[in-house]
Amino acid sequence: MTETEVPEDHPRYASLVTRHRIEAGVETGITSKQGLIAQGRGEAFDYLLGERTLPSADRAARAAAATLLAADRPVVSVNGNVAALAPAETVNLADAVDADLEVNLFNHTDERVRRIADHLREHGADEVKGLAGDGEIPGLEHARGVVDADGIEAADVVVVPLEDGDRAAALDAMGKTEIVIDLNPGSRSPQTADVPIIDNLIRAVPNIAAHARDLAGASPEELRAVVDAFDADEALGAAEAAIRGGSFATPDNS
Ligand code: PTJ
Repeated sequence: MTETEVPEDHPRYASLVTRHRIEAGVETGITSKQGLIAQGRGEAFDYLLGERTLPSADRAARAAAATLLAADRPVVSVNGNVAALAPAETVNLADAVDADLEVNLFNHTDERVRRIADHLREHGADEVKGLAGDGEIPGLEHARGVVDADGIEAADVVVVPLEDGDRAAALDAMGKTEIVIDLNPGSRSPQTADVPIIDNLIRAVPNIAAHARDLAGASPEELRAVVDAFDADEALGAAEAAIRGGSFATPDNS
């Protein structure tokens, strides 16, 4: 069954389409095989969250949008899972907040960076960074620390969906404001983030863009008020409580 053949009335439609996208990403050399494992881990948390955006995650998405709109040099970091799951939505988010897109991989190969950049361009991106590799995140071994000097290295705000904990900590040590999207509130990366969004990136990325378009006319003071009203610890705690108190009967259990 391909993505287009998944019946829309199937109770697990969204989950099946997501799996097809990740599978296709591996087949076309965009997603790493480890990306399949990461997806499975994410699905388990999403299942316990009821496959919905919590009110706390929605507030986080709005704070993320305000943070990005107020930034001088925002960058959206893209890895193999993000590129496979939400390429058009990621390009749309970068457009909504006037951010650069940069391919930044945990399992770095130049070939995969190129393929992901091409994939993003096919989904509407003009410029995609990550190919120069002339900058670094200090404190990481070479391949994992490679970034563009005029991209992530120079950024003030970075969106890092599915970041690994070491890199999230290293970006934090560089003084970056980090917006992390991750379904596991216990992961080190959301715990390091200024704005942790505990949600499926498939829902979170378009949600941040929608909030950004809504906040587009806001003054710097109004943006600051949205950011200041957000409490990262409260968002992490609400997600953990939802997961621990989640029902195995929801969503559809098939
Ligand atoms: O493309 P690369 O080489 O950069 O590799 C990317 C992966 C994701 C394979 C790499 O960064 C990795 O191994 O990540 P981890 O350490 O397995 O962490 C993945 C985290 O993302 C876990 O906490 C999952 O719960 C979470 N996750 C998985 N799928 C989603 C997700 N969070 C939000 N939305 C998802 N769809």
